[in-house]
Amino acid sequence: MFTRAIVRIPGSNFDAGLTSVDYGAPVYERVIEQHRRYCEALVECGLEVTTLEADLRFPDSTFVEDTAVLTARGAVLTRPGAASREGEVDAIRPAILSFFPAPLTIEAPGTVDGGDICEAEDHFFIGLSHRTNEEGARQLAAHLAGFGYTSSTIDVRAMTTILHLKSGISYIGDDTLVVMEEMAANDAFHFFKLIWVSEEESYAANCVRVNDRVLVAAGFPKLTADLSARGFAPVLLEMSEFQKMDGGLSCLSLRF
Ligand code: CIR
Repeated sequence: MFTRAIVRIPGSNFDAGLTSVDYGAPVYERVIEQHRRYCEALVECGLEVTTLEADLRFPDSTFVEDTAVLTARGAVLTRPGAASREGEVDAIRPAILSFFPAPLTIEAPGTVDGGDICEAEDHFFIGLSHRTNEEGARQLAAHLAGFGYTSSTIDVRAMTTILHLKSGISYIGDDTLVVMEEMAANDAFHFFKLIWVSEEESYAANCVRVNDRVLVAAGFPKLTADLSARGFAPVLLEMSEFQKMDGGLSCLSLRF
């Protein structure tokens, strides 16, 4: 069960952030409206939401998930792999300290983006990506082991269609992983029930279990139907403007 979330309002320069896709520029009015609805959904799922002001120094800073790994047993502040995002950790530190007084850290040359970290009960999958490097993964695995969690790495560096591990998989509780087709054969996922996401719906593989509900991007009817058929309760959220900047649902909040 989560009780809280931290989010950050997107800045008016949100369109100056990093992106690898070519879906056009985000429309700020829609960004704000989609973000507002996302926050409202977190509240509907029972969370108390801490909302941070927009930070124009960092156009990608609404993607707060990348700055920390928050667990029931302790927190780790990350060291994001994109140079333009490094300062986001200092910016969010005070908010995290108010809930986790002594977070651990990732030190250079290690880099970790929270989007690469997938918690599945007491095990963490750590994605090796173009943002999370081997040294960062090693430091994080050691911190997690200290908290009593196991972890393993999944290398997604050769997958050109995803930015982070969690762009392609999500753990939604009840021993169930939502997995994009391209990754579903990975032996690492053997122990889980899998919900496959077809190639044309792969953006929706990034979904988020929040208490009794699963937040899912709107516009992906097959995955939504599969979730419902398996007894999950999807909440559909418009994500078009965040998708234009390579962002998924999970990256818009830190949940704990
Ligand atoms: C970036 O490239 O860093 C941002 N434009 C998107 C980050 C998305 N974060 C995530 O999926 N966890």
